[in-house]
Parts: sequence; structure tokens; C-alpha cells
Amino acid sequence: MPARIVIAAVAALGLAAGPAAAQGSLNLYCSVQVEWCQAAATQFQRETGIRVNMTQRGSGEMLAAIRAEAQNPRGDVWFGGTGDPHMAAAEENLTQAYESANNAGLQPWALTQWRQSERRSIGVYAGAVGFGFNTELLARRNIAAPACWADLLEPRFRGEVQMANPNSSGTAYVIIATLVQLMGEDQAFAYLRRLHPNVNSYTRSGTAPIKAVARGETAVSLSFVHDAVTERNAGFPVAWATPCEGTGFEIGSMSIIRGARNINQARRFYDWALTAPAQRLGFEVAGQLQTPSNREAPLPPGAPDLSQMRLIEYDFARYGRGAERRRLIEKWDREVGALPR
Ligand code: S7P
Repeated sequence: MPARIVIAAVAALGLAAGPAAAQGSLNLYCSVQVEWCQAAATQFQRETGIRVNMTQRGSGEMLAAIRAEAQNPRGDVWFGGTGDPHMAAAEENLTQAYESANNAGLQPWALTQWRQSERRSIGVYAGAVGFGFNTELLARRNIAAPACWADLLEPRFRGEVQMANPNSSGTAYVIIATLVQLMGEDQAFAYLRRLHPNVNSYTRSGTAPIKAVARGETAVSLSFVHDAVTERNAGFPVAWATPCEGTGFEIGSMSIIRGARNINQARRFYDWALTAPAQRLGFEVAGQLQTPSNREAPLPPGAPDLSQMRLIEYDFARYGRGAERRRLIEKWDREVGALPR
């Protein structure tokens, strides 16, 4: 179920109702963690007087919703979520081109996403795929932590691993596309079939597995590693690693929805979300630890440092293509998801 939130009345923020009403409203579709979505909506409303109606969903589910609403768009701007569904939305003409004056301050990878999507999607943050694990649970069970993709196939992890389902989760799709790029398609699907007995659940949301690790419901998750640090900072016995063979990463993205009813407000939000202060909010208010795309926004303290990781040359154009995405997900359904337990 999506979280749907109308940010508190403008009057409650100390702004006069008149000017706020004159600024109009914005339907914000948001695919980062709900705390960050709320903080972004509240701060943007406070600074501009534009009333924000925010709906939060994971990236895979948001793409499905935007597709379903294509003839009658309800959202104006889609903020956050893995880059591949944003690329697919661009290709399907569900989003529209825009060039912000703030592009000049962004990291090259953010602009690569923009160019490859024909200016319809831009990078707002990046984050790497890896393992999250519950250190207490592993110690209690006398299981060594995973360091490599190969380790997860070991019998010691039988029923101990959780990952999301790529039909609903952009995170899971990035993991599958990473394995395909790292190992080749045949080997990657052989790997996923061998991993299946060790997976106790394929969750709907990409962040559910790391939350399950934090609560001690599963020992290991396949997750974005910044989400593991967020759980550790919240006091849970969580640690993380990126696979020794190398790993993939997301370019968390933003797009303006085609047919947006509040196009000026959508552009204003888009420009704002690319600024350094807006990008610092994720960490400052919501403890989120992605790498910001604005060059002036510092890497949050304790955040995983992508420059220290063995990252693959992730082909965002190819794996963001709608047909490729569909093909790999259908293959996963047939060859992995359908396997008996
Ligand atoms: O905000 C944390 C994060 O991991 O969640 C985003 C994404 O919406 C997850 O969506 P799915 O449920 O579709 O996997 C990531 O972009 C982001 O880093």
C-alpha cells in the first residue's frame, strides 16, 4: 500500500494561506524512504509555499502506477528510486524532458543518466549493492559473514538469505542486472537458481530484507549497503560488505511525469531537489546515506564510499530498456521464482 500524505496545513508552518494558495500545489511521487519523502515535501513546501501531496512507493511499484495512470496522470514529479525504472518510463514516454539550470553542479554519473534517458531522468544519488547481515545472529549460529557472491551459495546460508522480488522491486532488478553483467547471463541465472534454496523469502519491497536483518528475522540480505548503515545507526547489530568479485550500483533518479498538471511546480521541485541543501536533507532529517549527486553536497558521515569499492561498469542504458527489463524479470519468474521450495 502506498503511503499518501498531505503535508500539514501551510498555516501550521507559519506561512500565510493566501500566498501559499497562489503558489498552487504539487503531486509528489516519492520512492526513497518515507521519512526522507516527508522531509523533502515539508521543506519544499516551507520554502516555496507550494502545497505538496506526497505518495510514497518503491521504484518498481511506482513505475507500475505511473504506467496505469498514463492516460490520466495524477503525479507531477517522481523523486528517487532506482534508475532503471526511470529509464524504462522515459523510453515508454511516461515522463518528459527537462533541463535544469542546476545540472551544472552535478556529478558526471547524474548527467549520464540524464543524457541516456534523452533528458527525461536525472541522477539524485547513487548507492552500491551488497550484503547486509545481522552480526549477533551469525555469531549465535556460528556462521562466518559473507564476503563474496560465491559465499552465499554455501550450505551454511540455507534459508538464511532474503532478497526482494524483481516484479515489484527496483532494488532486486539492480541485483539481477548486476549478476548478469558480472557473470554473463547463463551463469547469473545458474547462480540465482543455486541461491534459491538459501533464500527464505522474496519480499515486495527492496528495503524489507535489510529491515528483516535488523530485526533478527533473517541473517543476510541482498540490499543497497547504505540502507545497512542506516539500520546500524538506528542501533541494530547490522554490518555490511560489498562482494569481493565486484558489484553494481543504482543511480537513484528523478523525472517529471508526462502530462503533469502542475508543470511549473514540478520544475521548481526538480530544480530544488538538485541543490546541495535539499540533497543534505536525506541524511540530516532521515538518516539516509546515499552518495548525493550535487558536487557540493558532502558524502554523509559514515556513508559507504563508492570510490573505495570494486564497481562494475553498469550499463544503465541497456538494463534500463523496458524490453530488457521485462525479459530478465520474466526469465527470473520462469527459472527462479517458480522453483519449488
Ligand atoms: O531509500 C532507500 C532505497 O534503498 O530505496 C529506494 C528504492 O525505492 C527501493 O525501491 P524498491 O522497493 O522498488 O526496491 C532506493 O533507490 C534507495 O536507495
